[in-house]
Amino acid sequence: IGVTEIPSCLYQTYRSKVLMMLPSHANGKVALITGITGQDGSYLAEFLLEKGYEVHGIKRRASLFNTQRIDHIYEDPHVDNARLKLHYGDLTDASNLTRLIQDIQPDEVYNLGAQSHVAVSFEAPEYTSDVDAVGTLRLLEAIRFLKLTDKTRFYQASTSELYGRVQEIPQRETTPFYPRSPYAVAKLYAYWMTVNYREAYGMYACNGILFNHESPRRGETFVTRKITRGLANVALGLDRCIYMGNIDSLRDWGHAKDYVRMQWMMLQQEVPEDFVIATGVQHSVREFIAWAGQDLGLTIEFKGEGVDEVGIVTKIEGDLAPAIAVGDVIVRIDPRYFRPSEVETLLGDPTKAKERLGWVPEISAREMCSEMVAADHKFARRHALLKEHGLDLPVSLEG
Ligand code: NDP
Ligand code: GDR
Repeated sequence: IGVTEIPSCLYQTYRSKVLMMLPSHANGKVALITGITGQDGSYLAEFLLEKGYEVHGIKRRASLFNTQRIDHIYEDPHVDNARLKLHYGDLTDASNLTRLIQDIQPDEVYNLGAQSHVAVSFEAPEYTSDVDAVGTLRLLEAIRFLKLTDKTRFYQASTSELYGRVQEIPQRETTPFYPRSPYAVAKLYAYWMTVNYREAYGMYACNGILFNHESPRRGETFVTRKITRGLANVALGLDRCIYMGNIDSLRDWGHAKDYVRMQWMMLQQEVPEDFVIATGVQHSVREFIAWAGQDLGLTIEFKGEGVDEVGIVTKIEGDLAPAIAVGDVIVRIDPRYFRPSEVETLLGDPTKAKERLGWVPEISAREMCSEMVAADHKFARRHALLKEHGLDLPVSLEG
């Protein structure tokens, strides 16, 4: 059994055994991951450790612990041969990045760090640009300055948000870009910087143009996790309803585990190239809400129009939802979650990745939704139990 196949909750209990299952001999390769504490960073770190890499990650200084997603693979640095090493750093700090790259001398850099929330980027456009656009340049420039362009391979976390107001359906590597948010514009700069360093300095640098990918480790304010977590809380009486924005939005959702595998594959080719990573299947936010409801034993029907539209419970099955009655309104629309300019529809064409690299996604959006609901329902049950006994909720929300 591979380490990545073990449910993350089991790591907490069997951490020392899990660490013993990692290959005891490193493969001699060194990877540096920015954004290691995020959703993708945590899955990629597990994946690379299993492949025998020495993995270095950059974490930000925060006033609370921010390593919940990787605590289960963290190794005490005092132990011999620890292969996961964390360093403080920030994509806004060029000297810090340059020093780290000089010390670590990585074979592969995965730039996953970002202010990654599209809606937040409208509130903080300058910061988003500093981190997501110039942060990428800082890394590329550090590699060039340190004369590592022949040694270090570079992966840039590009995004389907580049397509924005879509110019072609489905979107492929050759589809023109039309970004629709400060986040997407910043990522466009990073995309072209990555291409430019490849062409100007012969660097092995490539863009993965990844469509939305989710998991139980997804940040709580992205739409899928907001739904699975929110409805699980509603089902257990911890909340009354969830407030949503544009539920007609269409997305091509995949599973983060499938997508980090592809990030690694892209750096193992002879020639660096950019790839679209997607499932080729599209669903609406509304559909995702209905799936999550089904998994909790609730049939949700939508009634009304525009901001007055609501999601009503029309049927309850099983004993999963004791706190809810038929007729309850558990989904409402709040205009505050609409974006100043929206990306209405995204659908990727992953043909190049399939044909050239043999990559196919293994987990469907529907299966992923069930996995997320199960994890969030388990967490909500724990929360409800603690509440029943007058205890506070633990800080970690990892499912
Ligand atoms: P997350 O938001 O889960 O993780 C982002 C990571 O970046 C976190 O580790 C965060 O640290 C770190 N970070 C934020 N700001 C800085 C900074 N100033 N300096 C250093 N690190 C920073 O994102 P995902 O894991 O979902 O996504 C990974 C990357 O892929 C991102 O670049 C995202 O834009 C991109 N992407 C994601 C897609 C998706 O659907 N998930 C699709 C396409 C692209 P902390 O934990 O301290 O906040
Ligand atoms: P996105 O993901 O903007 O595509 O960016 P998100 O899950 O935030 O939104 C997807 C769609 O759902 C609509 N929506 C809502 N979104 C949120 N967050 N909250 C709501 O209440 C809500 N209601 C409706 C949104 O308007 C949107 O249309 C993600 C991020 O991971 C990026 O970093 C990444 O680059 C892209 O995916 C690909």
